[in-house]
Amino acid sequence: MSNCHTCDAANVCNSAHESINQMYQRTTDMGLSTIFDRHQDQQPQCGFGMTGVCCQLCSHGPCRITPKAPRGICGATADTIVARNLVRLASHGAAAYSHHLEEIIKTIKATAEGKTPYTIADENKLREIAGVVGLDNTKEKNQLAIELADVLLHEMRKGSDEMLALVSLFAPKTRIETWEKLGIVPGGILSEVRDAMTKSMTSINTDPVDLVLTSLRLSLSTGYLGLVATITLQDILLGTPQITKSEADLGIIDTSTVNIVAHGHVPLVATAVLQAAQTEEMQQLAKAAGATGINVYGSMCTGQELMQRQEITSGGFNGQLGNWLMQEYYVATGAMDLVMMDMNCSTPGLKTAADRFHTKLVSVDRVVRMEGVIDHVDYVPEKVAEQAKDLIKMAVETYKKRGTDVVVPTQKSAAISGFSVESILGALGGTLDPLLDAVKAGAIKGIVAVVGCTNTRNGHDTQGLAIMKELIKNNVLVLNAGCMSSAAQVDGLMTPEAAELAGEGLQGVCKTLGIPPVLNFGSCVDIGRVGVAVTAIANALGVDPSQLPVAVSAPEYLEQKAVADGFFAVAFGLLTHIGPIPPVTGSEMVTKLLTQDAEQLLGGRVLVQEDPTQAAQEIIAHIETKRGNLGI
Ligand code: XCC
Repeated sequence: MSNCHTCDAANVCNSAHESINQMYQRTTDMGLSTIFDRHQDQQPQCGFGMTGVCCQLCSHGPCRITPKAPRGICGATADTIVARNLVRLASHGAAAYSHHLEEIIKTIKATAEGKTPYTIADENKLREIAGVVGLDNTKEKNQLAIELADVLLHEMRKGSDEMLALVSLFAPKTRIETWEKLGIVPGGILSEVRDAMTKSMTSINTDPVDLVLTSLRLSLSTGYLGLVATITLQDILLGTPQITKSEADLGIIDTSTVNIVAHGHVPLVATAVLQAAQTEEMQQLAKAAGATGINVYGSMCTGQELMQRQEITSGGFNGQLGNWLMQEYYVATGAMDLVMMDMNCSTPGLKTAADRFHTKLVSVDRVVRMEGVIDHVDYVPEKVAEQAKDLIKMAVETYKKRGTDVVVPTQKSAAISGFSVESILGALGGTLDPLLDAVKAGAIKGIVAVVGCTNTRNGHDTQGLAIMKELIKNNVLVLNAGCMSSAAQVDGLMTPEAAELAGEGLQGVCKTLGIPPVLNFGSCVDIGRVGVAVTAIANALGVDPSQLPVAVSAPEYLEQKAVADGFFAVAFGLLTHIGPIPPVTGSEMVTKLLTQDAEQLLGGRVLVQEDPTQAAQEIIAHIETKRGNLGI
């Protein structure tokens, strides 16, 4: 148990952020149990689960592997059980990503038919991608958007024996050769999920090697559909990210307005609410209730999606509250009126916090439900303009019930967002050369994507921030996506001034270009944007991604989408640091396969290291080796 660095009391809150430590103190004082307390209540956690050697698939189980009982009742070994549990985790992640993609596809089609409040925001990207997938890209834009959406729907629904066109069109050729040798060139995501779930049923596929290959294959389908296709369509629909300025942390909360939180991953309802909030009709409604206006706040990945496409506007988007561990604490300010929960990462504990205040929780996606939450406004593209108004009306009614016990921390940081291959090219005058020259000259030693979730197990953002700071200090440019983006924003790392924390070389580049040393690539689905950037760099240098001085770190990974992301990064040929220790250590064979043998097979491997400074040093050593091999 550590002492809180804000109040100095011994407590179980281990957040890196002062605002959260303050709010934790407040929830403790009011006797409200929150996530750090529940983490403590769960200690000690089960060692069998931690190491992946508990099997609960059939009614013989649970079987747990011990020296006395080295096999499950069916005869399964620790290797089989660990590998099978892993495929099931990756399948969950893949399925959730496919839901996101399908929602976007449906929305593009409805938009092209003129039935939604959205427009085709990036026609150039639409024409470019349509051309690459073989469509006649001179057609009328709405017709073309429908055809592109249909192509991607077809890709999603392909059999697992049909190679994804997206892989053959967008993946580096050297990667495809590697994947072909291993038999992991994927087909459609729905078929791949079906195959993975079928294989991981009791006694269908008990070969740990084949099960790990299945996870890799599934994750490649996830990468090209759930990530790359999703961000591509989102850019076409909502606009490709451009450099924007905004703010993050709980200090952005304005107590004079009706406050709505956009929380989740699929930014469709949030975008419609933002549009509706700016209408005179809705503003008047808020003012009639005594508020000065309406503010929409970003939370987690939906917030990142909003942030990378717009600046703070009065009566509109008011910045990013933070990542998923912050949800109970912004509710505990007493100032949030409505939380719109789209898919995923709305924790059941949020309801307990909301019930202590006036906050209304509303699920806005047909797959999202929470015990005790009775308000559902399930997203329908054709109805979302009306749904957005309904949500604002609900928020205004809830605002009227807001109590006087409101405490808002003062901390907030400026944050620059909106980095993507396109916006970087724009900033660099249409070529990646200035960036690549800085890498070749050694001013930038390498690039590391510090991505994914945050976790109570190894600190709320403490590990992630420690790794980021150690990397930039050593002249490694950091890219963020997912909850790690919020970590960096709240900590002020996404400002040009943060260049002061970087080594001399990186500092010089940041100052010349006016960029932070930590670049925000967006939400977790934007890990696909990192993949696109790595592909662009590899192509520009004429090498395979595995040869680049590039790595990935998910220092506080949490859930199943992150498992699929991790496999995608390894399959992409990248060193992939993972923390906390994933549930694989119960199998020496699977552990060795992922942390050692994978390098020979794929060029990438998993690095497990819980000490953040040590992890950063091992990543830097890897980067140095890659630089040496390239002769730079
Ligand atoms: Fe959830 Fe994206 Fe993970 Fe954060 S990063 S804990 S998924 S919100 Ni994707």
